[in-house]
Amino acid sequence: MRILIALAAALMATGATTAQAAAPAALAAPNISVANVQAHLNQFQSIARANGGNRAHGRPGYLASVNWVKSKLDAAGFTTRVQSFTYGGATGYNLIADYPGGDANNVIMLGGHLDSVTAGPGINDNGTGSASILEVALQMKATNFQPTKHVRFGWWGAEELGLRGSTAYVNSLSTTEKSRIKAYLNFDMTGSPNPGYFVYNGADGQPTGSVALQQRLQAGFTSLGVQTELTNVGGRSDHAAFARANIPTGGTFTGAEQTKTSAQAAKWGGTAGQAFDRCYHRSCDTTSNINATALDRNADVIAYALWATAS
Ligand code: DPN
Ligand code: ZN
Repeated sequence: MRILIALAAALMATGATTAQAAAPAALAAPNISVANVQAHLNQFQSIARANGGNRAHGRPGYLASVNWVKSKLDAAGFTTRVQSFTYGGATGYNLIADYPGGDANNVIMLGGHLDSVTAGPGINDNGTGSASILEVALQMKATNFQPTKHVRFGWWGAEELGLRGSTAYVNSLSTTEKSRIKAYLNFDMTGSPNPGYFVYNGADGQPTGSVALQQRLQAGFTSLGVQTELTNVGGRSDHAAFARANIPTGGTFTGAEQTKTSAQAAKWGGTAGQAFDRCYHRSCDTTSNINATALDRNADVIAYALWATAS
């Protein structure tokens, strides 16, 4: 008995040592539970159902979404702040959450838009990015991650009306505050039902796309055995507000209204000749409009990239 315990202890010690020695810092990132991310999506769906079917700017489902995400972060010890702005005669809100600690002069930000269009509940666009960064934030606390850099999250309002919230946030920062943000990673639509695996092209002519961030996100997918393509997202999501302020940006995307080609279907599975998201901006963008594998892989890549960038 004693020998067995000693042997087991020795094996465990050897295994642990080997694993620690072999694993680069980034691989210490937790495996994000897709069930937890899906539970957050169910909350967004319930919030929309209770508020006229959407979570759009200026509608009650939007502020309810902000308050719900904020309550989860507050309970996990984040420092949260709701920033108001006005657009189209309605008050909009950004939720900003800071993880305690890290070098305040080296800030890594992750964000996504929390608003939907008025047509539907916006579960893929962009419950997915919002829920995934929320779960990654909660896992920072759960795993007692102590990054060298300071980590901040943003959930943006009124993206669907022209990147209004993210632009208001960036415009509210002083030159010094902007210069402290060393990277902004954006997650908008990460669970499309007929998914592609796209990484924002760091060299697409945006002022500050970052090839380094692009390559880090690609490395995350490679570690999962998933092939990626680069995409030129241009000004279509909130990273653009940061890029305009010369902050290095990156992100992932599983596709919207565009059609999957047969080459893409051969590579990723799914249906050629069909949109990545047939419910894009429609009432059918519900919890049924999600590919759980794509959602899971993207959430894991978000954690991988955060751990690699902020460690
Ligand atoms: N941000 C979404 C929109 O403009 O409706 C969709 C989108 C996300 C498009 C990422 C391109 C890239
Ligand atoms: Zn959209």
